[in-house]
Amino acid sequence: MSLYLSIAALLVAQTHAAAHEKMHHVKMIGETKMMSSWKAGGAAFQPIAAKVGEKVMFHYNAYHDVQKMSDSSCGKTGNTEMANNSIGGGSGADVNKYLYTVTAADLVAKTIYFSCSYYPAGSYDHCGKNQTLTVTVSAAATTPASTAAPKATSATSGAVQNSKMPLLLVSVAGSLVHLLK
Ligand SMILES: [Cu+2]
Repeated sequence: MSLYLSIAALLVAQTHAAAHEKMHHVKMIGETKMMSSWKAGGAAFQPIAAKVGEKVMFHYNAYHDVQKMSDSSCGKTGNTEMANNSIGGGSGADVNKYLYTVTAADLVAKTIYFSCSYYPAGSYDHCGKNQTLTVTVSAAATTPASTAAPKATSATSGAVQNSKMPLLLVSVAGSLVHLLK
C-alpha cells in the first residue's frame, strides 16, 4: 500500500515539476550570455545540476549532434544518439535545438554525460575537444500537497457522488411512492 502511495506521490511530483519546465541552458565556463553554442574547441562546458523532469537545452549547427554517453570517457560504443545534426528548430547559425528531459533513470545513475560524435560523425573527435557536458541529477522537488492534491480529490469525490446518485434516486422514488399511498 505504502509503495503504491509512494509511486503515486512520485508521479504527481514529476507531473508538477514538468509543468514548470525548468530549463538549463548549456553554457561554457566564462560565458555571460544565457547559453553557448554546443560545439567543440571552446572552453569546457559548465556542469549542470538538474532535477528529474527538468530540461537541458542544446543549440548547435550541422557539424554536431547530441550523444548521451555511457560514461565520462569518450568511448565510441554504448552511447545513445539523442539528436542528430539536422533536427532543426534552432535559430541563426545554430540551426538545431534539442531539449533533453532528465528522467527517473538518470536519478538512479546520479550523473549523466553528453557529448558529440563529430567530426566526422562517429569519430567522437569533438569529445576530446571540450564538447562534453556533465549533468548531476537530484530528485524532483517535493511540492506542497495542496498544489497537487485537489485534482485527485475532486476526481475521487466526483466518482463517489456519481456512485451515490442511483441510491439517492431510489430513495426519492421510494418517498414519492410512500406519499402517494
Ligand atoms: Cu561536435
